[in-house]
Amino acid sequence: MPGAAPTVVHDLDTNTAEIISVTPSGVFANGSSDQPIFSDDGTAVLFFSTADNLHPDDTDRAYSVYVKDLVTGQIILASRDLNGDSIPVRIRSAAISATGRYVAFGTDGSYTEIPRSSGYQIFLFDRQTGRSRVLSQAFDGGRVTNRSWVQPEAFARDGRLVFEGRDPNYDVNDLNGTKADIYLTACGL
Ligand SMILES: [Ca+2]
Repeated sequence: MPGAAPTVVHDLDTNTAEIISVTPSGVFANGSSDQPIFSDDGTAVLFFSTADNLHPDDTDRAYSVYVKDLVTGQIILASRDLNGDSIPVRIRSAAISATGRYVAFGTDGSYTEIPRSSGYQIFLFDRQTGRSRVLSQAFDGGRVTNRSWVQPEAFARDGRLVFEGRDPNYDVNDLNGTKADIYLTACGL
């Protein structure tokens, strides 16, 4: 992922491409933007970026997850914690719901929320509240500490979501240790 690769939408009819990894005022990202995926309804694009100038709340160079609202032109910072603060560690994986309202994402192994603890965590960001909740919840209410991951097509159109987790504490009946298991949850539309 060399350089500051822009995120571009190409129009085959007019043979033009519209850059979308820019702020509403037209400021180009000062870091690489990559891995773009559409919401199923086509109203939003999720992408990763190391830029620190796409949103005033993200001031670090760690990979963050953004949503470009193709209707309003706004860029939404999705990798936020339970308090709505920008998560300052690398985001490893992400998916966007069919309507673009929700973003599920997996953090690197050093951040959950206050207090911090170790482990890859899965968060679910809700654009309507501007906050996230933790999906990587152990059966006893604690946090898991082994790797969890969402694939880009993790959301169904009806709001269900699947992800993988290697932590045996997701389920009290998980006896296969840290072998990855698949989990299903629902967040709505
Ligand atoms: Ca960042």
